[in-house]
Amino acid sequence: SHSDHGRNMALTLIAVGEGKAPGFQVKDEKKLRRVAGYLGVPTDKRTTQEIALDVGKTALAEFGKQEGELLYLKRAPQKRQEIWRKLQIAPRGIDREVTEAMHRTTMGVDQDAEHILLQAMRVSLADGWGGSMLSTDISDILFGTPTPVMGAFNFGVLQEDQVNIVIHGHEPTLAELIVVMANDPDLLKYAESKGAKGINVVGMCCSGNELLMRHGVPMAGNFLQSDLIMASGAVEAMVVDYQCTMQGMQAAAEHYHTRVITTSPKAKITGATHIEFDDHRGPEIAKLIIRTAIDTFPNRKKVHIPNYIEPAIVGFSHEYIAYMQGGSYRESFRPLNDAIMNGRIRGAAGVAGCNNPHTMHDNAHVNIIKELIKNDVLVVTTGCAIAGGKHGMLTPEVMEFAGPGLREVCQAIGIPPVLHMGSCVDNSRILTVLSQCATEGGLGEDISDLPAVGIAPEWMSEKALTIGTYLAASGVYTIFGMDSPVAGSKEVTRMISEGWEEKTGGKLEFEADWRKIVEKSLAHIDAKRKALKLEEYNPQRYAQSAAYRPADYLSEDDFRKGKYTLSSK
Ligand code: NFS
Repeated sequence: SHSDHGRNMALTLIAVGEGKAPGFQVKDEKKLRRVAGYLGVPTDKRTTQEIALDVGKTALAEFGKQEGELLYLKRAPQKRQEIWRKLQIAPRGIDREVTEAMHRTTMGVDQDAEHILLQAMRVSLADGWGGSMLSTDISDILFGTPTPVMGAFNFGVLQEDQVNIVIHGHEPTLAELIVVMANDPDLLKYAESKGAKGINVVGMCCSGNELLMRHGVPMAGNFLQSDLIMASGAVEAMVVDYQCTMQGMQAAAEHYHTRVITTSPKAKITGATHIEFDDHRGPEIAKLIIRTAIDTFPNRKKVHIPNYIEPAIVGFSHEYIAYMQGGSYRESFRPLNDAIMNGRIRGAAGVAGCNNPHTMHDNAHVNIIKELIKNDVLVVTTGCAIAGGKHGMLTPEVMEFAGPGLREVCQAIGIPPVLHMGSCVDNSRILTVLSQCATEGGLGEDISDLPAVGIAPEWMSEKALTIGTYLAASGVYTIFGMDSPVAGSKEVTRMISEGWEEKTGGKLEFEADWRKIVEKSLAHIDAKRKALKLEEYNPQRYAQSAAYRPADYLSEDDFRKGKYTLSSK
């Protein structure tokens, strides 16, 4: 799914290169040139458009490639690449690996669990280091590489007197155009003629993350809130492309005045309005969608917007993380590696993944993040794990509740202890950060040497499993909450844990209790520190930091109870 999304991004870039995508352009030329370098596309004496066309075509060719290796594998540490080659799991082409997996799992084909699981790793690597990484890169080229921006979370971002359009799904293309067109004077006038004071675009799930991190467009919520938000009676249009759209969405919308608008040629919902996106006619389609939302505004009945809103600092791309550690003159990962080596930062954790209706919404996400930062673990989040954002955890103020060493580093650099890195395809940014930490020096030579973990506490989607698998195949200890889909087999459970650890240095485990997830994460981080012969983690060493200033507005106890920031509009 993420790779197929990446394919669409490549097609849009090709259309831009051909001059056939009105409304779109190359926004980040520096990134275009860097990506051209990764893909072997010549840049000398060539126009932006020529390079864009070739980058798009080369990216697209990665999907249909039959032989060799994906070009982006070279972005992994050397040692990691060798492990993949030795295991024969270096992906050849993105589509080829998916097709082969479908073949091998057909009746009567591959009948050795360990062997099938190797192909599972190969497919997932194609997804992480191929489709997702290409998707992230092309999104940055077309819409800009994110840098920190102020955003806001939760239902309070809806506006009572405006036309509210919720952008839900995954692709940033149409979403970007809707944001631009919402400022069109004719459409604003049209909205006024229907009694609205403006047009308010808000995000949800991963499309929301894309808009949030590039423009600070407010984020109404994550996966489990996508039906609930319509009950506010204030959502004129729920615009969805594909993935993570609740199957009862249209049925729920029929109780309110909301129009569900599907936009992808790949996904329709019975009863919903289908306005298909085509990047050759982008602005026209974006306008039609906004018009449809405006026409719905007069049908409003009872409106109740829950009065919750939280500010957040978001948009930490891997480029910005390098930049913030030395500016453009000497950007690097040295300060971060040093902080981990001397124990100010104990380790790092990526908290990612979905919400799941089988568990209390956001509870595990929020508690795990709180406990990790308290224990000096730097946290990065993506996807619906931005749950922490709704609880005020993506603000620098939260550093007051971080452990003393982590707090010192955050104060020195001026960052929150929880860094928002974007949507789920942007887990590829985490792969890049891990590679850069591993090759910077001082923390071993490979991703599996790093004191780091990946966690998806409330996962539900197949996509999350793929992410967990490519993290494990890349050498990361990955812990999923909820239930294990392979719990029925002790042997397979062992294979993806100890078995994969022997092969790749990473492993995938399932643990339903969030407290145990924290315990296992810290134990793993400490074990990796020991293996690297780093100083033993000692929070007392940094507790005397002169910069430390206790929170004067909240007690730590309140923070632990989760009371600490929910504020009203
Ligand atoms: Ni990721 Fe995005 Fe959310 Fe889960 Fe779904 S929105 S791609 S799959 S539910 S984090």
